[in-house]
Amino acid sequence: MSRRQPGLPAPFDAPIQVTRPLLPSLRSLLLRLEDVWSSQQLTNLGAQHERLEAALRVHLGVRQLSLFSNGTAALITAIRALDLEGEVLTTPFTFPATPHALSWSGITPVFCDIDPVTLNVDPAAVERAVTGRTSGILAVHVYGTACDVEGLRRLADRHGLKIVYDAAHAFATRVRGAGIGTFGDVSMFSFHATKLFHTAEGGALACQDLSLKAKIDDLRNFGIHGPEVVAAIGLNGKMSELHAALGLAVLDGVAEELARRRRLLACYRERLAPIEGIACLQGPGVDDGGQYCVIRVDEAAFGCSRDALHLGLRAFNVFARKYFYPLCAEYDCYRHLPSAAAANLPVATRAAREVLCLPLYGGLTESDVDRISEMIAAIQARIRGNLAASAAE
Ligand code: T4K
Repeated sequence: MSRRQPGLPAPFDAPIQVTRPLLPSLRSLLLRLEDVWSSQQLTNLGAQHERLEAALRVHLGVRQLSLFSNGTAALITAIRALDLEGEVLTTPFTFPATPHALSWSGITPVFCDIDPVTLNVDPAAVERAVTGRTSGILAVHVYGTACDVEGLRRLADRHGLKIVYDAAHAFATRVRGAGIGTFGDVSMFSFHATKLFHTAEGGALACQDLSLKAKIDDLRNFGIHGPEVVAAIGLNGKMSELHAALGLAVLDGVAEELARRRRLLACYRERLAPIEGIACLQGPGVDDGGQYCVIRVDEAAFGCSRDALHLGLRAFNVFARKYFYPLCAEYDCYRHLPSAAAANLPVATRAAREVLCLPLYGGLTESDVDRISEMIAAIQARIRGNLAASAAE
């Protein structure tokens, strides 16, 4: 860890990570685990699983919900349940799991550029990429900001396409009061430890249609439909009783965690507003979703690049993250695709070089946010001072 330098804020004594999981009291978890122990049912849709599924259905405001062992297995199952094939239109500005779920299903991801404000896939770019091989759209509510769900629905209807939403970041997002999981044909939620609501590892699929849920549930359980019937080529995507018990305990604290994160987000916005070249991402979902605190660094106005700021913060023991750099289209496994060319993705290419996720979790204090904001201002002042000194030489 670096030592304090004259004129600069003191580094944090312990590393400040981009997030910390919401941890319920061990006692509240143990009480639920006692039930699991006495039932002797550790997995395969036991009482904790059924309770969590029902509680989340209400919490998310969706008609049907199926829990999964993780978000990626859920996404792969959604793709299979909707019989997607050929090409699927998607965003390059996401975590690798999004395009990988398509590739694992033998589908070619076709990358489309994003909207410069929401950073979600741009319906106009999606429409331009439709071909005779296109079977669907896999859109991401990135950082919890809702996609243009109406624009995407209209174009999907025009071309007879299915829509899967990757709502990994969007647990708390609502659109005009409606749960984010009510849009599209299927929505996937991730309950990884880094998410606002989590089950350590876990995920879910939401849909509106009972027969689709029945298909999803069969696929999640090896394709087993009945005692002697295997109806489809499924996988094992079930959530265990231990994970479900943790989820029930975490769910009790989510509202308070979200309220804290919203206060911290407001605090960041206020403290960062005077810093030239730093803009907090805002939009439906991202200001109130509480998943990430995302800033964009305009290199010319701020005085140094996002990468230099990222490194500068590390020297203060602050570990911000460059979600989502590099773009998925830049990975070795995707760069050969025609849609991966930088010329096809100018908005996404620029965004991936400018975004930075600052620490955000309920355990941070407003004074931590003050300090991180002061550090950003100090990094800018130091760079401007160096530039002025070298200009004077
Ligand atoms: N789609 C999208 C759009 C996604 O963002 C993701 C996952 C998925 C699909 C797939 O869903 P899952 O299959 O994961 O359910 C993390 C998460 O592993 C990943 O779930 C998440 N997105 C992604 C955005 O972030 P990393 O590689 O950044 O994780 P890691 O281990 O570096 O953790 C970040 C920080 O969080 C650490 O610096 C410290 C803190 N942390 C992390 C863990 C795991 C803790 O304090 N405790 C913990 O237990 O990917």
